[in-house]
Amino acid sequence: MPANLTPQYSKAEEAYRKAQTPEERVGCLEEMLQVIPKHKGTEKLQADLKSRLKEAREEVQSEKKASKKGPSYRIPRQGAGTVLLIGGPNAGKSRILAELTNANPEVAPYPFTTREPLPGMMAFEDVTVQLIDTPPIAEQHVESYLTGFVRGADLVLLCMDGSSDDGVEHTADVIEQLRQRKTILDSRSGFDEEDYSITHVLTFLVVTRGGDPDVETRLELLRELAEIPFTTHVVELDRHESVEGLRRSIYDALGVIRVYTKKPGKPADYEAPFTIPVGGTVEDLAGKVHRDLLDGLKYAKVWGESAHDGQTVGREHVLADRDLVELHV
Ligand SMILES: Nc1nc2c(ncn2[C@@H]2O[C@H](COP(=O)(O)OP(=O)(O)O)[C@@H](O)[C@H]2O)c(=O)[nH]1
Ligand SMILES: [Mg+2]
Repeated sequence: MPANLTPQYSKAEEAYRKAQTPEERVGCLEEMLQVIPKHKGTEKLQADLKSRLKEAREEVQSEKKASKKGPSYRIPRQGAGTVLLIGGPNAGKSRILAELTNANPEVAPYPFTTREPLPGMMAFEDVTVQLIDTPPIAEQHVESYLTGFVRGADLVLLCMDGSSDDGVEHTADVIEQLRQRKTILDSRSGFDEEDYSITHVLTFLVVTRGGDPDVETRLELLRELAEIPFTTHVVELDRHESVEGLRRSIYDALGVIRVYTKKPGKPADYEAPFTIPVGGTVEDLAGKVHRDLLDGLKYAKVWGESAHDGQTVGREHVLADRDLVELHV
């Protein structure tokens, strides 16, 4: 993102990347055009946003007429973040969903067991994270709904069977298929600075059956076939510690903090924290709690690391992990 854009714009842009429907995209683009700083340096981007808005509006119209290519799925976002499991057949995607969440996918030693995306909620301490299992990407084909899911994810787990040479080929193919669809699996998320039509998405390479003696050789081979700018996690899903390590790495990658709330005159709610991005403010928290709170927010009282003993703070106050906050309208 060009340096001359504001945090308010970045927020709108992040929401746009995660929008799932043409209607949502229209709303986000309108917001972006409204808040983008209007000067010479952003003229190209403004023009780009306008043409995207036109496209999104056309999409809203054509969607009403139906007849779309490929299936379409909508899975509402839930929890502290949305993590998408992708990869070739037999890579362990469904097994990861089964190990980490309450969902019950079919896990089987033959390919193409999973035919539709399936969500589950992963618990991490007192928060939950949404994981979505998907059908395998193979035979040089990615359904268009899946590209949308990848682009809007907070984290992608690119899964590879560490015990098979085919796994290497499949994984390189997945990376390439997505690249051709202007979706780059990367070490960060966001639109490309040079080309706004390209989306980068934070990714982990998760190598399953990590106990196989030839895992390292296969990883070297993969690096020859494809660019791997992201972190690699080698796991053995039969081992409890390995599964738990993956759980923590997923949560850590989301870059969120937990904030507890209390209503004035009421005890603190330590059951269900809200999550906001690291660096998030009182205002961000209010937006998560309720739209009305965001509009009417006057000040907050905070107990915790960012402020002590119920100190009064303003909307822009940056919160810390595990702060307790009382919002006042
Ligand atoms: N031992 C072991 N088996 C695994 C591991 N990962 C996946 N599997 C097995 O590999 C098979 C295919 O896994 P599945 O999750 O259905 O693959 P998917 O096609 O990617 O969803 C299943 O029998 C899994 O139990 C692992 O780390 N260790
Ligand atoms: Mg599966």
